[in-house]
Amino acid sequence: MIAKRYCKTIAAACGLLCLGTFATGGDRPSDACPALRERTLKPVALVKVERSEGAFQGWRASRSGTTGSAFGRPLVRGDEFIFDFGEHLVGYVKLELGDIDRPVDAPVRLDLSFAEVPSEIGEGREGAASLGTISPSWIQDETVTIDEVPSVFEVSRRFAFRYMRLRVRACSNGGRFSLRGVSARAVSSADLSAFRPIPSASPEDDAIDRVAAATLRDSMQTCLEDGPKRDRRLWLGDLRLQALANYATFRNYEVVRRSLFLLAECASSDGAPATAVFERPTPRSSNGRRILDYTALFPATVLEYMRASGDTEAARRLWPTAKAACETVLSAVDETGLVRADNGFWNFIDWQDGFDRQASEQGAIVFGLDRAYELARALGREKEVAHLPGIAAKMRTRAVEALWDGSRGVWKSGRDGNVSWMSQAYMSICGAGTPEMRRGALERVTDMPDAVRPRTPYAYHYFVEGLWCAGMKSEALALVREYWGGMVKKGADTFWECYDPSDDMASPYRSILLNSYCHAWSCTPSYWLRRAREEGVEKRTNVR
Ligand code: RAM
Repeated sequence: MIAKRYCKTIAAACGLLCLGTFATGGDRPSDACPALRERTLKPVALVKVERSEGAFQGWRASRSGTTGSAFGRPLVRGDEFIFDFGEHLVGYVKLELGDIDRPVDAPVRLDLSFAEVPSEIGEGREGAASLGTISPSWIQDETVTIDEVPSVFEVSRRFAFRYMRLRVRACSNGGRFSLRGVSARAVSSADLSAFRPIPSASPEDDAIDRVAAATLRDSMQTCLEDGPKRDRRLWLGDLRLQALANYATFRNYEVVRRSLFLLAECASSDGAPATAVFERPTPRSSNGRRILDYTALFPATVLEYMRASGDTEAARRLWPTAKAACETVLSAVDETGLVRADNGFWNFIDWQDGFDRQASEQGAIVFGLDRAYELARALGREKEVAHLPGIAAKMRTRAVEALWDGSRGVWKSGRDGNVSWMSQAYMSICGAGTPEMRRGALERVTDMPDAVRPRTPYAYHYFVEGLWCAGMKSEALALVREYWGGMVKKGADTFWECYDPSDDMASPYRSILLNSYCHAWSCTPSYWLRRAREEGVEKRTNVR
């Protein structure tokens, strides 16, 4: 397969760019590149995109005709169609052009705009995007010029979309051309035949599961990408969640293995994994400041991979990187066992504003140290990290001393005692305090109007995980149904990067045009729904 050869080439060049354990010569583990599988999809209808009050972000796409009505008729400057492919896809568009009566005597220039959701067509693209905090070049616009007609032209850039608007920008005055066909070559490393729906699931659960699996499918390429529209790169935090959903659905271990090795091969000089990697043109770490909480997740991600796949050999090779991740995150912890406010890392946790991350980071690090020790034991390397259980225990004790707010019965964070859902979640995940404290804090925080709520499906995943660890599995399942089910009700084909049920216009980048609407870290309902089924959690309860 082409993809295999390509990966070999980029891996060979990686020696110049990557540091750490895998820095020197020879074949790299990331050479083993998953094959991309292809599907051919055709648009199912022509649509118009109009303002609609009740619709997600105020825009609705409604059917305006059959695709056939766009084909075979003479086209002139200004003609335009919006093709609806009926589902989200990632791939390459093919345009079949023909002549009418006489040869076409000038190039055909077309403006193509791709959209995952209707608002990307409806909103004025340039204006809204210029207000954003990241580059408008993420907006999926392309102008193509086709010299030869009749011909079949494949647009070389890969796009993530359901809708494609095609506008004739310029063409011959004399010769007339027509469209004869439009199709897309969709690509993914997921084997769709491996997917099994959840037996006798309710229609609502089944819909959530299918949208989650489509999100994973389309972000599963030659590595695990975060968003196939944006950022089109491998992020450690997204990878852990994709891997969990993948073990429950497509079970493609090769793509997880390669992604883990890409992060390890692009390690920093201290040996800890990169937290984000550009796969192309050659693998390299993409972000200046590493994410503290993502780094802490690396040992857990390796352990989970080893358990799911049985690939102990890869875990052995990744062990030095996992061990280095522990040392790196510990550099953010002071001598008393508390995460330092000014630790120099990017403290991520969520794209929410105005919340303090100290308690969440504390929890993420303790969780990471525990999983690292578990991994070490499974590999017979526990002597190398004999100090970790003691440090984790000290950090848990310190959390109770410094972060427990006894009067309010919740975990607080930072100098001002900030209270957020995420602090409660991570304290539960790391097992600080007593079971009653953890459970009570989770119950109370959802009733506190001032407590900072999560903003992204990534953070909601960890809130669900926090509930699960506290034994509140029915509540966790109810939240999965309510939050992700809310996106399904608003028409999601794939789950979004950012979803605030009370604000459709929420964007971490101050422009909804820059949001990604098929985002890796949103795919975990496929994991939770199956886990709930396995563990017999079926009660339907509501979380506010
Ligand atoms: C954004 C992407 C990505 C995430 C980082 C922290 O750039 O959404 O998924 O991992 O932020």
